[in-house]
Amino acid sequence: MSERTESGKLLAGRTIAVTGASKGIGLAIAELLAANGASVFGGARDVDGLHVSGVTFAVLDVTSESSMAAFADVATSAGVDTLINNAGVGAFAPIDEISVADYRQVMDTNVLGVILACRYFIPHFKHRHTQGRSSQVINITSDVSARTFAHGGLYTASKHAQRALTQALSYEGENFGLRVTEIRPGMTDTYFNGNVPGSADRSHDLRPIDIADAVLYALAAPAHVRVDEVLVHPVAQDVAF
Ligand code: NJP
Repeated sequence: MSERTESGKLLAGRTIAVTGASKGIGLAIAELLAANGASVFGGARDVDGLHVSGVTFAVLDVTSESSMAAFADVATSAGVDTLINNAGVGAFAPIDEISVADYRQVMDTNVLGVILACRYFIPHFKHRHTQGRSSQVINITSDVSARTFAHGGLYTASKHAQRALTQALSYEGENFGLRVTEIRPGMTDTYFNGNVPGSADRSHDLRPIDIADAVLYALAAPAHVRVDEVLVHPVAQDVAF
């Protein structure tokens, strides 16, 4: 059972940073965590006009070290206890048609972005450990972080890399009270890869809130529980692991 705080809100007193929080899954995560009492820092490249109670939006390009450093500085100054690496992009083509630009965009966003976030948040989480406090990292990877498909080579390579980073961080985090979770969404109706949410042919897909619910589960689990991995598919998607 999840632990409720005195206020009755699951995440009261928590401070959580979410990358890619301007739309899709990241925005749903930011909204749900704030509604459950967390103080949320949401980063993305375009945060113009975003207003959600409990969420402080900030400009963040996860591919830029200086941008990540500035985002982490604000969040760590506020005592952030949880990092959610959600920002991600896809490019889908046969391997012999993948351009250098596609490679750089996908790998820089999905892989370098996670590494940079760890570089600027993990020292703070290690410091928290010296004060007897634990921390969490949640990586939103993909149902294809452990399998692949035609035209998905580049994207799934980036997601396999995210899975490896997640698992390596979990080993490393044993030394400083860090719980690490990989959340693997199946088809979700977002803006991903140029999709416009709400079209009839995506009506059987997951909704962003379905993934946000999985995040809340991992974050609200009691302190002795580490949720290593959550794989979520819409029923309409073929069974696959
Ligand atoms: O996609 P979308 P999702 N720096 O396009 C941000 C994974 N996933 O919510 O910067 C900072 O609606 C972008 O903001 P902006 C997927 O791989 C999805 O579906 O303003 N932020 C926006 O907020 C990804 O890891 C499906 O453009 C950057 C957000 O990322 C995660 O779910 C299936 C950025 C993307 O919102 C969320 O994607 C699956 C940068 N450089 C895994 N570049 C699915 N939807 O079916 C992008 O298996 N963002």
